[in-house]
Amino acid sequence: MKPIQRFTAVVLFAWLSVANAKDPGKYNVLFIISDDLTSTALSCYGNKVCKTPNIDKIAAKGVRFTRAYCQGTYCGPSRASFMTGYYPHAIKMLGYKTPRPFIGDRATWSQHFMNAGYHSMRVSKIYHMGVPGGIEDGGDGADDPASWNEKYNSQGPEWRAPGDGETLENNPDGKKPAVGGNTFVVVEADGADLVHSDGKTAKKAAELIRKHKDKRFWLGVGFVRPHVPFVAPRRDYPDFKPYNKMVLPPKIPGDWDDLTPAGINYKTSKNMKMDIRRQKKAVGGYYASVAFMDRMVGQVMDALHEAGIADETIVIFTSDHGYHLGEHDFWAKVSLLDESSQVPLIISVPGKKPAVCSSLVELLDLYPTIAGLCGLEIPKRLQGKDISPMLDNPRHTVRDAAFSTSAGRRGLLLRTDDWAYIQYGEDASRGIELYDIRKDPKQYTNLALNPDYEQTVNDFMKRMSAKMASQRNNDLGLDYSAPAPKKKKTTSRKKK
Ligand SMILES: [Ca+2]
Repeated sequence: MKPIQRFTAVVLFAWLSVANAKDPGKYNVLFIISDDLTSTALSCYGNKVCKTPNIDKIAAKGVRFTRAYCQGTYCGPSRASFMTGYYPHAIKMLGYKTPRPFIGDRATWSQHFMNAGYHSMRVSKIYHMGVPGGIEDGGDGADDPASWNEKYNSQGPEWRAPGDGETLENNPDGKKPAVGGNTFVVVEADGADLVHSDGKTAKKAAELIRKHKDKRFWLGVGFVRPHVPFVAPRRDYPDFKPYNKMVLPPKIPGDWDDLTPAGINYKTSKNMKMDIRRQKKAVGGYYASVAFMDRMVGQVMDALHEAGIADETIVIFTSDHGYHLGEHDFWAKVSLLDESSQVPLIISVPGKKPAVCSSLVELLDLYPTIAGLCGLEIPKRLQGKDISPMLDNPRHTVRDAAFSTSAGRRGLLLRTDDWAYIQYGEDASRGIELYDIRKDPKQYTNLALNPDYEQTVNDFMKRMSAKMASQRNNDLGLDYSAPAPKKKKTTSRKKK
């Protein structure tokens, strides 16, 4: 071979190898998920106090969904649902374990890509991990090993991070130090980003992007903030201090009077014994955690651009569920009101125009939608819908109601354009709520017991039982009959 021919052959071979390496699908997938993040805390969703320039940048290039709903208003079920492609009740995932025993050898979202030749990776929390406990330990949590070629955990000190910490919840006399567990604690932390789990997650994700830029990959990046404890480097706090300048949602006298006990969230200003000072600090601490997480999102996005593969990568930003920041004097998740059941969702596909889409979508739609966009087969068994037409036409719709479920309250939500219908218990025996979203977008007035709305409630009740039946009508072959009641223990439990 003449030198020029040899050169051409080498170049051609190199080009073919790269082309082959990237053959499995049209795009890489960068799936970034925050934990316990309400869309209302993001500046691209209208927050004027909490600035999230890096997430806003993804939104400016992508399609921002204003009515995306999670399928479970707490970590375990929500994550198991969108990763497997089934509703939580279909895979009996109402807790915090791995969904694998319920799906057999069916491929999860990332595994489906792996089977098509993608390199599948996760950094930190994609399936459920306990926060803060599981992050302090640095373990795998309720992970599904079959979903990944590579996986990394990001251990962090969480509430033990050195700095100024205060426990806000159940600490009226201020005597408790910063504590662990699922507790409202704010820590203004000393030191740099890399002290924390999310700092390590961003660094590892950037490293993986650089390392695997020449092949097709599915990379899940799970940030744990703003999940409690609200821990962030000191540099993320100045915008929110002094805390007393934080504005709380309006307090409506008698707001809980039309709710059954199941409708009153598990964390409230009252049962957490948080006075106004503590409530305002909770908002400021949450925002600082959001600001920190946003900076870490920026580091991952910088790595994607620097690697030169932004134009061949679909970027998704979302959260596992929303969060109350004092609306109705409710805090945290689990509630099925919009603040907790609605999630931020941005999908950015190279070459598509930026848009805002207010069609009802579910996180369950991600698996089929992204598979289709990448040119992979969409498994027929999946319970979500392909929402990709919305990326070209934001007025496109695929459903007239979004579904979500909550924990021990046995809550079920159907959210339509006009109504939010919530029932507690599959027979609705624990309570019903009905909100006229057009007239009452903040969901203050429960119309369920108003005789004028009896027909609407009855219609929704029928729709709900049809919805539950359709979720259980699937290929999984599971037994959905109610479990036999547990036998009463004959011996009394010994006190410790
Ligand atoms: Ca969560």
